[in-house]
Amino acid sequence: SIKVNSLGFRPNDAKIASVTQPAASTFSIVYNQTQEIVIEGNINQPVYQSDVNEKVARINFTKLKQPGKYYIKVGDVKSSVFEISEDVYKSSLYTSMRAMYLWRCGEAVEGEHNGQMYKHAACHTDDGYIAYEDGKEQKKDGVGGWHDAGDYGKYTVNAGVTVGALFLTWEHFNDKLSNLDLQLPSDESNAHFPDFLKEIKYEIDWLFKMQYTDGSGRVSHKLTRKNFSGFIMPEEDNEKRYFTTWSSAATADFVAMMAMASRNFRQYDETYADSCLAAAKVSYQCLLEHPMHVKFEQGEFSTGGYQTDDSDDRLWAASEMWLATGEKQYLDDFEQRLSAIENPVELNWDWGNVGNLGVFGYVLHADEAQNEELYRKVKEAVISIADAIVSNTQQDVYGRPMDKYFWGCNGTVARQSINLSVANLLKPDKKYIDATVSIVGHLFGCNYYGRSFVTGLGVNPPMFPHSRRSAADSIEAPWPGYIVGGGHTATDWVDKEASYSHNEIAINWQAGLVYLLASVN
Ligand code: 9MR
Ligand code: ZN
Repeated sequence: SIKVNSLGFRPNDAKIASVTQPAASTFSIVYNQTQEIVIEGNINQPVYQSDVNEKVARINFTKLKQPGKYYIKVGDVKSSVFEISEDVYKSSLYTSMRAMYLWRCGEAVEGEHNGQMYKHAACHTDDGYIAYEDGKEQKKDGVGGWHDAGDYGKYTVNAGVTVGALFLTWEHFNDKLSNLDLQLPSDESNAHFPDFLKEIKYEIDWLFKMQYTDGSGRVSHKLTRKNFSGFIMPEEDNEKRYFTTWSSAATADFVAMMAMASRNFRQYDETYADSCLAAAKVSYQCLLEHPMHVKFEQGEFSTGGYQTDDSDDRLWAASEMWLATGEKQYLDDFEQRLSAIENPVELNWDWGNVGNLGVFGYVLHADEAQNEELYRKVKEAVISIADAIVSNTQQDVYGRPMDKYFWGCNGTVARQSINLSVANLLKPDKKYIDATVSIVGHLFGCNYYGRSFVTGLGVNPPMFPHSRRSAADSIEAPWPGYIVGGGHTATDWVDKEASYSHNEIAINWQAGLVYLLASVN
């Protein structure tokens, strides 16, 4: 069969598709409207790739630039129809960022896709409670934010990599995003914010509530039920939810997010930006007072752990504090931490290793105050990791940027577009854009399954994500625009609701997708 990026290509993009076990030695590209053949070419010798146990040939039709709809034909086999146009990634960017809005907790949401209206009533308006050892409970406001994933919990650490990637999306591509209309409910208090930032602010408003109110700067690790709910709508999930104790990783991520918020929101709301920075400073002080890693207490909770070593989180916090204030103490903190790390840039990263976020901020803001040698070393590392990603996309028979598989690796695949863009900003080269398009292609059909990994978008998309809203509502198609986690090997992904480790949706993976699609728009 023929596997191709079902979202299509912009005219000047590299255009590569994959043919498994080709039945002929030539291919043609057919203009769908007239059935006219516009390109014919030879298929290269197929290459055997062991992880998929297949012989696959890649065909390159980059020279096709004329806008229109086409399909590829090899012998009698046809690919799905794809489009060439400057705008091919536009609606997917909208749908994937609108998906963040549809994840809102604490208020009713609704959004339309393919003629269907997806909606739920206000949920979790009783958030939340603090349980004390003596059995007493105290109510504390924790309403708002996004649900984490297919479950309805809210976790500070996972908010970290999500908000970090979304702010980077804004910082790198705001020229393309400032007019993005997410069809948000009207909200007078934020009327002057662009929609993209309004949506991030919804999470930041909630994050303030995760900070302890005693002035200590500690930040609760999560706010969830004690166990996961069944497949019910969020407004039916009425069991009590509790704040857990703090963790140093959550506190460091909070510092970084609040510092980013203060910087990016300042031009729209000075007072709010000041309160973000003030909150960040209090929690940064807490980190100084607690130099050792502090884990949260999972206790009776069986909801997500997101337990993670905090050194990468502290690195990111220092970097963002420096960017937000320009103060040397933060730069020193960052550079000291950085110089202690042998490989400062990660190829495959997610909520458990956010050091890249700190590194990217640092390296994109060249400044005299930085240590020249360290800066040079880090810049080289950013470029060499990006080059490794490029080379992976060229070697994999389905253009995948990474040769590992794990829980949620589709999110990492999407997030690697950040490594590529940062390298491209430091040392512009078309190969980074080609590799980014290859990632889009892989996630939207050019893969072992020949299917899109994003609900409601692209060819034969997932129909049974592990998503409580999608399972519990009466609409056949799942809530749209969500990337699913993916296989743990090259061939074991299943589109099954029960398989949370293969087919869940999650905010951290989604933010990678938003960055990816913004970068090609
Ligand atoms: O994304 C997380 C993955 O990296 C972990 O291996 C896995 C097991 O701890 O948890 C994943 O996160 C889940 C979280 O714990 C709870 N909400 C759903 C998340 C996505 O599956
Ligand atoms: Zn909710």
